[in-house]
Amino acid sequence: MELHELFYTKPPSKMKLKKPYYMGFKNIWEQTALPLGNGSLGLTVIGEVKNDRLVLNHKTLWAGGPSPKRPDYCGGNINKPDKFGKMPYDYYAEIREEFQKGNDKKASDLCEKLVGISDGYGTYLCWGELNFVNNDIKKYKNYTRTLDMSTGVCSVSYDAKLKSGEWVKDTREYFVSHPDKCAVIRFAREGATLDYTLSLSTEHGGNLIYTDDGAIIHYGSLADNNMNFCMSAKVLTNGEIIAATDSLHIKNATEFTIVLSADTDYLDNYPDYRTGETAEELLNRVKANTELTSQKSFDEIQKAHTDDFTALYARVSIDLDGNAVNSADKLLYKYNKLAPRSAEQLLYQYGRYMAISSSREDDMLPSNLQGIWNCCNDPKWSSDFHTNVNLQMNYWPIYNGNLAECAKPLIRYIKAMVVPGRLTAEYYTNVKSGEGEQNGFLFHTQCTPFGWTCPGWEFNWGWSPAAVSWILHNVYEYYEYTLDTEILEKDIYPMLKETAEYFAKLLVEHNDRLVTVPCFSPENGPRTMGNTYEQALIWQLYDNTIKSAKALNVDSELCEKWSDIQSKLKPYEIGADGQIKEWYHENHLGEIGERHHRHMSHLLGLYPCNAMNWYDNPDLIKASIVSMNDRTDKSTGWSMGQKINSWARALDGDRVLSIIGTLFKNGIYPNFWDLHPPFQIDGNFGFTSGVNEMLMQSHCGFIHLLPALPTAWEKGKITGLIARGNFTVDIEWKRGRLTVARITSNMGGKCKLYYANSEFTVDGICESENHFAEFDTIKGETYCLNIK
Ligand code: FUC
Repeated sequence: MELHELFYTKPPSKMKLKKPYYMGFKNIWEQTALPLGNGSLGLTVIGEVKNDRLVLNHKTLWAGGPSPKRPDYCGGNINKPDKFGKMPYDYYAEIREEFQKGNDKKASDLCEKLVGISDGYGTYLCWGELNFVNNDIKKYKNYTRTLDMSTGVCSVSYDAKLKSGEWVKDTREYFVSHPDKCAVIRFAREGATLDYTLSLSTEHGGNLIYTDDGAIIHYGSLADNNMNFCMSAKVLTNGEIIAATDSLHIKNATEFTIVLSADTDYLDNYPDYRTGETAEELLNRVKANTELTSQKSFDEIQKAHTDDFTALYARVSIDLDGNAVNSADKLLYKYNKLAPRSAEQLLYQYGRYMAISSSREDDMLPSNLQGIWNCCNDPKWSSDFHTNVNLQMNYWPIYNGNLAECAKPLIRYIKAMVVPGRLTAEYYTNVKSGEGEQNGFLFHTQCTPFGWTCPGWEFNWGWSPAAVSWILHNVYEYYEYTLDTEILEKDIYPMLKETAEYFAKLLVEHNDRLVTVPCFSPENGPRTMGNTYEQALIWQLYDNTIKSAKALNVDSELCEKWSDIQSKLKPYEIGADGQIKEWYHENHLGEIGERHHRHMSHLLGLYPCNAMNWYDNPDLIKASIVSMNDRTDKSTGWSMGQKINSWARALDGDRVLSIIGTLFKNGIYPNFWDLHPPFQIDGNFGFTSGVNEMLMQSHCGFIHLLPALPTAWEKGKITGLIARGNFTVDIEWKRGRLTVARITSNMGGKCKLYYANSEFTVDGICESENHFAEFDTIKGETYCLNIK
């Protein structure tokens, strides 16, 4: 059956948790918090009975960036000559020269100059916590805490014995509405009245006001960068509200509802990154939203929210024959014994659920390393946008998981990086704007909302120009899945073209191929002239750019030039052990770099790109398998996600399921968040994407049905997946064999299907030959496949 609920029968303080990574609240939060969000505004529900803490986030609340304190802020770039009168691009030229002369050591040492500065990097912040202190409960029983992923509503209920001796039933509901742009929290009691003290705790100062009419207003500006922020909450109740200077006391009420709006004056606009609103204007805007929503009934707000949420969530349903009705922590701890299929179904939908909750079509920023959920002001890696795998992985399950509009914030963000990124291209590679053309833009491993485009402050993790090509692959896929030529023309193609032209200027000849210099395979190995990671991503960039130009029927001469460059990149080589080489001077496995490194940067052509595939070049798949075996099946959070997707592309479902088993054993917290550690959301998204790839693939120009079905997934059903070319795919299988496949054509065009285990017919339209069938489709029509 389909499963949509993560539920718990104990409050977090009574749950058995994994060995703490951090102690205290941060640990409890990481392992138990249940996330809610409307893309920008986030809540995490802990759900304690007596002293509860609800964590509040807003995606744009960031320290760092431009500030009166940092008048010279320039995205971390070194933009002035150093004491030797040299700019980073002078060193870049020297490095290239030294490498070309064969002075690898000197060139490699000089790479230390290709760094940025750290001042102004900043961090994603936690807004604060709403504290709910109960004043009348003595004990409780029948506790449940549930996240209903299908509606985006979290609820808590229990029977409580009051100090007065009577038993009552308490229920709470929490959700964050996208249509009404606010969080809504309702506490209700049957049998007596409620007694709560409510307050906000925050480390950001500002003004915090509680009023007798039930308002909590928090506004001010961040000390680091003067970003204005404002939260306006309104408590609506049938009881009494008494305001103190530091709290609201709610009593003699059988229910109260809090409507909460929050925002900042962040705008994704270089160079100020602010809306220009005064603090008062922001306050009025946020308050007006709370007032407007407060006039609606709870049921009305909730209905608008669930209609909006469900419209996205319900597009895909999955049933792996999971049927256990168990609490989520039990499903996790007894994964093998109890009901592995149930846990897998839930984790799958959780990825989609969190994508909808952390990345909505009108957001300015994409989801970060923790989506939008963060309980502290010093999250690991600043909870930033990491582009040497993490931000990409956040968007892996979006398109085939039928959530294309959730990728719009990513496209918008990358577009906003173009203008500051051109400065980095200029300061570091000396590629200046020519007449009527743009010079190309660069950003590297870590990015922030404030046009942080420099390399990091250490070369070994910081330098990664190919990160641009990689994230542009996610951006390009929006077109591949939707066939939306308007966005392709307006947003996607200009970025691809500029980058293709930029790399055309950077590439140099080395041996018999074109390479970028210097190169570094994410966080592993030496600095070199070219490596598989960079060559493969640049190859993919040209592939995507040429396909886009052809779809738009433009730039045919450039396409010829780009094809020529592409053919000289030659990304993949097979080494002496039959592996895909990560570095071109690698002979045997393990002789260079860290052998079991979590990054598998040389295998991106297998997944998420498409250059290595079983259809066109099975020898490269065999070599990828050698490399993957060498990396082993164990790693941390997101790396497990990469393994799942990559093994699915290698068409080995049983191996994928065994990796999933290891993931459940070591890599998932009781709240089903994926742990790196700490909690990092990319691993969750990687898992969901991996399941999509196990059940349907479309990267080779056809729809491959059940490409990597594990033997243990004997029976199941998935509906609503999207294949490239914009086809909706529904599939069912029994005893490991396809029984039903329905393909709905959303844009018309040719459809090519492949099913390895049997020949088939398509609705009397055509018969498969060698397991392939190709036919013309009409937009809006559904085609059924019959197995012979
Ligand atoms: C990459 C990884 C790290 C971590 C960081 C956020 O650099 O190598 O493991 O996930 O991103």
